[in-house]
Amino acid sequence: MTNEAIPLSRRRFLTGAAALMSVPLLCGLWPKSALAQAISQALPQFVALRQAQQGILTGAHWGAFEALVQDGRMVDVKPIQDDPAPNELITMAPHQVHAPNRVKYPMVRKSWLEGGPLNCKPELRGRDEWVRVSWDKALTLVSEQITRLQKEHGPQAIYAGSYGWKSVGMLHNSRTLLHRLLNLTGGFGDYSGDYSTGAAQVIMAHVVGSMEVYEQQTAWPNVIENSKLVVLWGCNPLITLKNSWNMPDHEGLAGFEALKKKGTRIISIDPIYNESARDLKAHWIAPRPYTDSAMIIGIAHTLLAEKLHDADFLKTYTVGFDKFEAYLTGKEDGVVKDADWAAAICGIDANTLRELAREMAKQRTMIMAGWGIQRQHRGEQPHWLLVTLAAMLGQIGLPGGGFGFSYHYSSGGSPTARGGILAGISAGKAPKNAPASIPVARIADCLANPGKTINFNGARVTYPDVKMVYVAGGNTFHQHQDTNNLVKAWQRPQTIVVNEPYWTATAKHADIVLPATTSYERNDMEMGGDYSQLYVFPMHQCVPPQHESRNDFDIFAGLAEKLGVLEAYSNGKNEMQWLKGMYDDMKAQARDARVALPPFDMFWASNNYIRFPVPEQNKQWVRFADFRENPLLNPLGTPSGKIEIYSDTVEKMGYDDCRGIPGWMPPHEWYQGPQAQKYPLSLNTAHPVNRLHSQLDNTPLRKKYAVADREAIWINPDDASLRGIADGDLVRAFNDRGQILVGAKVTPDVRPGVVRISEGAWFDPANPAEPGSLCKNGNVNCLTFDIGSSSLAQGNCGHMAQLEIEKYQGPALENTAHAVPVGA
Ligand SMILES: Nc1nc2c(c(=O)[nH]1)N[C@H]1C(S)=C(S)[C@@H](COP(=O)(O)OP(=O)(O)OC[C@H]3O[C@@H](n4cnc5c(=O)[nH]c(N)nc54)[C@H](O)[C@@H]3O)O[C@H]1N2
Ligand SMILES: Nc1nc2c(c(=O)[nH]1)N[C@H]1C(S)=C(S)[C@@H](COP(=O)(O)OP(=O)(O)OC[C@H]3O[C@@H](n4cnc5c(=O)[nH]c(N)nc54)[C@H](O)[C@@H]3O)O[C@H]1N2
Ligand SMILES: [Mo]
Repeated sequence: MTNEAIPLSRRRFLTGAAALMSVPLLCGLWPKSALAQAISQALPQFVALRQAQQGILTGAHWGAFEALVQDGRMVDVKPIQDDPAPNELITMAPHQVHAPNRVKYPMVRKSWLEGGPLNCKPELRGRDEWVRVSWDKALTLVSEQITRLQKEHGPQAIYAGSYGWKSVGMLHNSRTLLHRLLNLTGGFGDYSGDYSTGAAQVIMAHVVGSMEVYEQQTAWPNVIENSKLVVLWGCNPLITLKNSWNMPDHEGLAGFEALKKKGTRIISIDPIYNESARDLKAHWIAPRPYTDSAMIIGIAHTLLAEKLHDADFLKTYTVGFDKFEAYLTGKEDGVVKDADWAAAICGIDANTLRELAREMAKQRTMIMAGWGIQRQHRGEQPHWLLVTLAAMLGQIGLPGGGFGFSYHYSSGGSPTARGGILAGISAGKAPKNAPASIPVARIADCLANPGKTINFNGARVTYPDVKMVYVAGGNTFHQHQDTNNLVKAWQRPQTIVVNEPYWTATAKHADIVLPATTSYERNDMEMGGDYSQLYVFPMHQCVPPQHESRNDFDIFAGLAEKLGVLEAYSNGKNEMQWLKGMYDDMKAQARDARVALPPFDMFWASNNYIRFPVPEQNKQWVRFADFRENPLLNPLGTPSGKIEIYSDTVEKMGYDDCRGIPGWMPPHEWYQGPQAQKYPLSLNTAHPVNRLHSQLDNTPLRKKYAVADREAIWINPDDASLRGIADGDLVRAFNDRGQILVGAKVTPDVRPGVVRISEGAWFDPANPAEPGSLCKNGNVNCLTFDIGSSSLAQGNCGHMAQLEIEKYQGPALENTAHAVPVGA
């Protein structure tokens, strides 16, 4: 229900570009006291929010805050008083605005400017000089390519999937605006799925009838009251809940705090003793990475062998347990998959697995799984097996029991409020000849192999011949696996255009870079709480657009004008008219839900936010309770209407890498695989504590976690001493795909044989002319491999790779990840 893959209902509106900057920041139409009174009269059920206002109310993926501005510069921030767990990341907002590596002007790569798209020396991408051009020139160059490619090759030649976490805001949604423009000018190639849950969201639809990973979870108050055991399976919620797709309500963090206070037993299953396990005083069980499927199977076997499974639940609410049982007992293939079998794979002793099975069966247990375990080769299996395990426990649909796949993300389980929902700007309708979407993480394969056909969820997908790539609000050179392979594939298209506030590696590898504003340089609105829909936050413009940057909305309006579709793109509306339209629609919904809101002008001038009431019954909402109560009246969206432990649909696809029942399949690389001889260490690429992916890597917060001015690598003391590596040392981490420079953090918090490097360090090759050259900043995707999870989901495998490390002995190398390129 939240992530990029599932937009909220959309509306058609648009802003007149020219008018955008003419809006006064905060028009003082009403005195504050009168406003406060009017709002409390209009909204009697709300507490008085934000009495002491000091700054300008806005926000980000990291939270809502007030910005303090002096002499046109953002100088400080203050969290809103409602936030139960303010996030330190907001303190970086001033640095985001005033970062030294902002893209200041429209820039074109020298060889592209001189040779045009057909003679642009694409091999120089990432190391060419840059030439500053006027906005008019830049927009002309881009619009000419759109026109030419549409005429010569049709929409399949333009890939504008533009995956990414952009900034919050329902109007200035860079990706949607890009799509809106291109839908009006002939269409474009798009993607399906996402990097977050590529494998799980596809398989879950077959197993429980929805993507599940983005569904509302059993409400926190119900969990706190009823769960006796919480199992965090590959889950680091205290870190991943810091940021949300919309603005966070941080209710999930409050939920975990309450569990901690109550003393609820928590078990963390993770090769890393992660921050959440430490803070929540969880019992830590550290399996070998990528072996969770085997581990779950071993536990399931114990439940069966000791008759701890709920046969009635399985009979009433699931299909295919008989087949899974035959797999467990070895009737199917002669291999008994008991705890001993599992122990030899996952590295946890058999008795611990048996004890875990008994402990889960004897009390009300909630299994909360993160998504790292499915960002892997054969990543469809773990979540399918966890659903199967939960079905055997028979607690699905009971208070505080079952499984939850989104407690760690955007505050799944934060009770749903009653009010209205802001709909964002619409991408419009794709023309009929728009090409079929490609699975998002197949992008490099697609660029390199036009015309190649792959399997995908029962269908065949043929890659288009991409001549132009347009990215607005994403960072391909961060998000994608096997960066060195991407560098090569990225040389195939004729033209690459990137809208960006910063000189990221993706911008540096483009042909045309258009400077975009940050969200603090424009007016917008956003919901607070992805699952709760608890707040509506205004995002007031804090400072003017920096340098020559423009809002993405204006950039695309400029292109729309050149392409003759400005009226259709903008509907003749300016920024405030757009925002008012969105607000009024939301207000009408709220009225239908019997929640009165002040008129837009008053809301906007108040510099205040709206908090909707939460109905009492929503605080006790239990996922799957209706299904449990009456599976005939409330069937799941699967073909059988039940939980499909066996999926006939998947079976009939005939894939040998994803069968009709879940199971253990050794991944492409792991500690028992052939690569482990040369590359004995298993990689863990968790999401960063103090960043959102690559965002904020160029801020001073980096000092908190960088080691020797590089991304940190966590190494177990045994592995470190074996290689003569000490804490703080520079380390070269490498395999056949790439090599990166990282700083050693030697710690027993990581299982021996495993190293952790967070995703998101900006790619900074020591010699961009040399394939596979050392990345001086520690971009972990130089080491990962670019293969789909299976024929079913084609999800990315960013969370795995085998590698080796050594103490770095080479020459001193300056980290230039956050420097601006030559000519910029
Ligand atoms: N190895 C490995 N790889 C991974 C992962 C992993 O766990 N391991 N995780 C994956 C996951 S789950 C995800 S979601 C992806 C994330 O990948 P991305 O979403 O690409 O990562 P971000 O760093 O958030 O990139 C967003 C970019 O948008 C820019 N931006 C922000 N606001 C605006 C705006 O208003 N306009 C424009 N034009 N640009 C803007 C930012 O400066 C930034 O460069 O990474 C994936 N990659
Ligand atoms: N601070 C912060 N918060 C974020 C983000 C961010 O970049 N920074 N990104 C947001 C986004 S887009 C997403 S998709 C979510 C990501 O949410 P997740 O995908 O759940 O987060 P990860 O950190 O990738 O992985 C969670 C845990 O899984 C563990 N793990 C990894 N591999 C294995 C394994 O093989 N077995 C087991 N048992 N455990 C394993 C990791 O060690 C980690 O502790 O977070 C969101 N929240
Ligand atoms: Mo994600």
